[in-house]
Amino acid sequence: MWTKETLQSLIKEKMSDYLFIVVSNREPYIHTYEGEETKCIFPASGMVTALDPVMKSCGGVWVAHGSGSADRETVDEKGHVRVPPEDPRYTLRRVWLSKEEENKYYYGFSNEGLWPLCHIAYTRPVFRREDWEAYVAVNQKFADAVLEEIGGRKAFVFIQDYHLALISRMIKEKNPNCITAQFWHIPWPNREAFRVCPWQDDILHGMLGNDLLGFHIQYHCNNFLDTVDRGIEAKVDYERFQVMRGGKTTLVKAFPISVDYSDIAEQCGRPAIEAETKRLIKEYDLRGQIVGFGADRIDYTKGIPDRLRAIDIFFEKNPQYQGKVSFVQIGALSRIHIPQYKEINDEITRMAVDINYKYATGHWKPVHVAKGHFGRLTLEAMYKLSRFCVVSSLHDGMNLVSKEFVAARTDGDGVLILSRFTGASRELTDAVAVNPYAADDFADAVKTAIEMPPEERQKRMARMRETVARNNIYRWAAKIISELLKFEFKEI
Ligand code: GDG
Repeated sequence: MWTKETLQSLIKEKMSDYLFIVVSNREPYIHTYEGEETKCIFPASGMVTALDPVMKSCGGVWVAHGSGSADRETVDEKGHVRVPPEDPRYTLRRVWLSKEEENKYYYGFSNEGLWPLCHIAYTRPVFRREDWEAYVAVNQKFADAVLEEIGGRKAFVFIQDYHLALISRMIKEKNPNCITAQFWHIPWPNREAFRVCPWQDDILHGMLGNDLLGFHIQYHCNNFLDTVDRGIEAKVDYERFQVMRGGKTTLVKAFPISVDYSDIAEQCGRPAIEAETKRLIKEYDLRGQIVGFGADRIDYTKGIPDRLRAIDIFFEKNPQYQGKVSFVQIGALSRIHIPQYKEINDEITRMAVDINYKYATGHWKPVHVAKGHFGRLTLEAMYKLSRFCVVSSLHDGMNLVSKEFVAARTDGDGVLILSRFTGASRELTDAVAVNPYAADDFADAVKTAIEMPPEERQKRMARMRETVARNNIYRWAAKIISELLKFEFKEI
């Protein structure tokens, strides 16, 4: 069983003379102004949720875009700030982007291009040459910041996600001796889908600068190998899951990401959770109710309208539950400058209003939608007080909300309704599996979850808790680091 401590000793024993650098677009701590005061927030991001505990254990430097309004005020002249602010454990190096760079590289190429390209959610990707040019330039900016941090030291560089597909190659051009790994947090589509990207060759060439490439599940690895095999000049070794291109080998492997199970379990035992539970019950009028819960970034891949549709059908088909079941959806606003994100946000509000208009009586409201950025305490209290949690992504690399719900259920109760199209559904086989597109079946699954006998709920939850406890975030990091240690570091 991997724990924070065993990961720390692996790092101490094997990596002490290496600098460990994580690089991502999103920063783990964002400083913003709230009136005169500065506030530090932890963003709603699966990647940050997963990597922050690892960095707290390893130390090192995290290079990321400084996106908060007060970020510049809180760093030194090198763009450094020690984080977490209340108990500093590692260094955050902020990279500054202009509004135009952010619009074209982040909102444009990354999120209107690559994000819909990699998710099968029937949203058409948009590719603009100017966005691509900004993407290349910003990748170079991140690569330069990483090179500056490395200086002349031995380094492992751990690159996160689709925003930075080109940087391993850029880093190695200047410093061929550092070891780089990249984890792709979203699905990799099949080659038919990927080939519509006008810069597919450049992206594949960039990614193959890495020594190691990680995806959540084997299926995404296979799709990647197939895309390379058919798309560019390279030798794909399906036995060893390697790609050889221009004398360089890249190992492609699945590492299912997870959460800090023991930390969540510990946090959920705090007395503050009880007080927060009481507050939430009062705020949403949940006394005596069977509560269902969903928490997501508001994104068209998360299937939030599909889940509301299922709740609507459930009440229509099962009027005996009207007045007895309440569904609470919390949603963190995300990428709101992109038209599809504005639309999905409005659609969710409209649907909630319609469902409530249809069924609400007296004090009872079937659906509560709360948008905004919620603290961890609120999320954990909601996980604990709910009878069932709904994760209905149309497509999701892994999905950490499902694993957080399981980790939070220290009482061993609760039912997870989980989309078959998440990476998590491969591990959490005791969830009630749904196809979010099949609205009637989905509504039946809500009924199944509500009517599941307590012994059955506990049996399923116990098995899921065992899985998440074992396959925790420290195991994920340890597997990647152990793989990285196999690559020989050549002295400059
Ligand atoms: C990508 C992939 C993959 C949500 N609302 C609030 C809040 N959250 C937190 C949740 C969870 C995280 O955000 C969301 O994680 P997911 O995994 O569900 O989704 P993505 O952000 O899309 O992440 C995904 C992940 O990367 C990791 O590899 O699993 O497939 O798409 O931790 O709790 N957190 C706070 N306030 C909120 O209002 N603080």
